[in-house]
Amino acid sequence: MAAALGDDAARAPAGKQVIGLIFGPPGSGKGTQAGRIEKEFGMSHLSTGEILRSEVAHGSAVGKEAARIMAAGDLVPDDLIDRIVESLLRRTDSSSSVLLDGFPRTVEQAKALDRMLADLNRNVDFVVALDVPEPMLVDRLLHRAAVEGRTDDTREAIMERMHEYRLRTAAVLDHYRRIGVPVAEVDGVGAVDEVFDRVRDEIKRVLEGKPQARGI
Ligand code: B4P
Repeated sequence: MAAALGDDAARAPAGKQVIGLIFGPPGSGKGTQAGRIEKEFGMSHLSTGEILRSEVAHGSAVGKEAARIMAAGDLVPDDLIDRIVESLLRRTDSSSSVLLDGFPRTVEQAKALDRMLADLNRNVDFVVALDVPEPMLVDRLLHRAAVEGRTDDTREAIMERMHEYRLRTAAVLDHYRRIGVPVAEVDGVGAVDEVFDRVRDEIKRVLEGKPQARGI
């Protein structure tokens, strides 16, 4: 994980490293695009889904609490996830740009993140929101189930995750729009590289301070 934006990438304002969010419904490609953003812009990638899966795999107390909730397609409690993210952000070098993936997933988490970042003299600089129609999301996740066998990729858990997204997560975008954070909505349909071209253009636009094609 590089500490600063790469030479070929757009740069953050002088002396300031950025905090970005990759946002979208389950299966929209957050993790997939985050890997590419991490490389292109030299950001530290922090995925709450990956952290939780690692806790489950290690059988930790957090993992034991999260395993059943995740397998059912529900969201783990805000206070648990907030504590994990806060401790990781505190350990992150303030000169690092950070890409949060899968967090925040509720307005309460978004407000907790605002408080954590204010304590660290930082703030969310941009949100990239991937837009993919629900039937395609379900197909992608069922395909992943066949390939990877993730416990939360059963049809029942997928439908519950979609429900939770509509009920609790979608409103997070309005929170950021309300407080004036640039929100770029990106069409997440197409080959992974095509989607990344759109994502990269939007992030560069934000970092260069130009108006966005969609969003804001
Ligand atoms: P996540 O790990 O965030 O799971 P996700 O939403 O399915 O991931 P993502 O959208 O990143 O999908 P991916 O790129 O892999 O969370 C899992 C669970 O953890 C949650 O349900 C919840 O229980 C818990 N959790 C995590 N964070 C939490 C929080 N903050 N609060 C509470 N609970 C939390 O892509 C999906 C599939 O599509 C892959 O197979 C990929 O190969 C494919 N794909 C990607 N891009 C594609 C493209 N362009 N075309 C075709 N296929 C594509």
